[in-house]
Amino acid sequence: MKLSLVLSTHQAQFEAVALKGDFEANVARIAAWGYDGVELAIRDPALVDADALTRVVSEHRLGVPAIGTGQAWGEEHLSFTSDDATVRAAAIARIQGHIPLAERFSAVIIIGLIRGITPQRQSHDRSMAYFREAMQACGEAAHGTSVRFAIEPLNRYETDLIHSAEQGLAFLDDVGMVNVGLLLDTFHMNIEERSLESSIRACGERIFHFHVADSNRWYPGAGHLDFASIVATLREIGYRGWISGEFMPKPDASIAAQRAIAHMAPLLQP
Ligand code: LER
Ligand code: MN
Repeated sequence: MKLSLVLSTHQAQFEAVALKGDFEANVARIAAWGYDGVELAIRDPALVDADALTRVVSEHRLGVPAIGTGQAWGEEHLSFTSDDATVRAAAIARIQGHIPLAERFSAVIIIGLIRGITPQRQSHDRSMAYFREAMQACGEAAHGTSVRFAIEPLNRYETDLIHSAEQGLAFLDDVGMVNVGLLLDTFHMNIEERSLESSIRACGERIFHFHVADSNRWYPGAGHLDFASIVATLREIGYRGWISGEFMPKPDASIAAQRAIAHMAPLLQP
């Protein structure tokens, strides 16, 4: 298992991104701190120079395990479950637009808040049907590539659509595509799961990506989650993917990133 850190390619509003601002300088700092990769938060792949990105991350010998897509909801309100068909189509096109870059980096495409929140006067069932159709359209668009999508259960304060690992697994069965799996995030799990370890075991090989933050969404080690047990359980299920730090820049970005790796790296030794 390798360790990465979430980094936005552009200025972003989402608060649990430790580093914002000058991209190249941040990539250099992340590499110097000992991380193996950067998870890229990208609002719109059309605004990204893929060759320049590749050059920067490869110069620093970093991998790109995942592409985060939630800014398209946060900043443009694109949503798979909007009651406006034009918005739904734009959200699907936006996610499909990440496929070439994801393929280049062997990165998973994260499906977080792009699923949206059920609008007033729309039923939850209707939203789940739209969500399923959107995932099938994305899964089909990636057919014949190595790209996979990871749906992230998010806590109840962020969306009404899929809070827990159990709901995530049931949804995967509905979607029925091999290139669609789950992303588990310890911050959300701490709110929604009975036991983080049992949920990790239940998801098994359907875990395509993993986010770490402590119970307070500070860096691992700043709260009360047991990362030794979490990592041991990931090992037990044979997880070979990445662990990505997604936490708040507190007390500041640089301290948070360095304390996170100091806490996690010893647990990841073979
Ligand atoms: C994104 O990975 C995440 O965890 C969410 O909290 C975004 O809203
Ligand atoms: Mn997350």
